[in-house]
Amino acid sequence: MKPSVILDEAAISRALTRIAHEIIERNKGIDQLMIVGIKTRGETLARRLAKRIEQIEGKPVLLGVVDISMYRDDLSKKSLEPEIKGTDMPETVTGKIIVLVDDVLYTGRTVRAAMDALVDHGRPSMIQLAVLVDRGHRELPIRPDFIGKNVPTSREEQVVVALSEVDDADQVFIKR
Ligand code: 3GP
Ligand code: 5GP
Ligand code: MG
Repeated sequence: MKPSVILDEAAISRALTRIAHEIIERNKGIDQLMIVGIKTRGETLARRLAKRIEQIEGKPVLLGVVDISMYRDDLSKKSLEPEIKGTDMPETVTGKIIVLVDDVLYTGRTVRAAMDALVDHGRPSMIQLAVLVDRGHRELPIRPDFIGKNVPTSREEQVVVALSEVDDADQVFIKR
């Protein structure tokens, strides 16, 4: 079956511009704000968001990265748990409003691991979540504050997020 495109290059760009404005509006500016991308494509999106926020506000915004990978302690899919591989923070997270950024939100386990990593570094005043695609199927009480697009999926489907920094082009599509 032909993959169905959910977001093309223009739609991704518009969604990120909207989210950048929403982040600034929600937080009444960018004081104490730190954008933190979840590797790999969440980092790419975080960099794009930070650039837009800087263009709108005319000043730099802090940008950090967390690296979370799947830890497998046996071969069953149920045992796949995200674990923290590393973090790269420009300065302390204490007192900061952190906006976590990821490409796809699914069970919420990756975001939970990212929040663990953040609170290991200090005490953020608040943690918010921005995702390009929310595909549903949450297994934890986690919801995004900023969403590019809600895409109801079946568990068998996969949301493919291609971004020009790491892939051929900008495109989001569903693979069945
Ligand atoms: P990313 O690092 O660019 O976000 O999670 C590792 C990679 O595998 C991710 O790339 C993600 O795009 C891709 N991926 C695709 N489907 C899934 C899935 O169902 N679960 C997880 N954890 N990753 C997936
Ligand atoms: P969660 O931990 O919420 O189940 O999954 C979120 C992480 O897994 C994200 O970092 C995301 O990259 C990846 N992921 C889960 N489902 C998908 C999917 O359908 N497509 C893509 N591209 N990534 C996914
Ligand atoms: Mg991701």
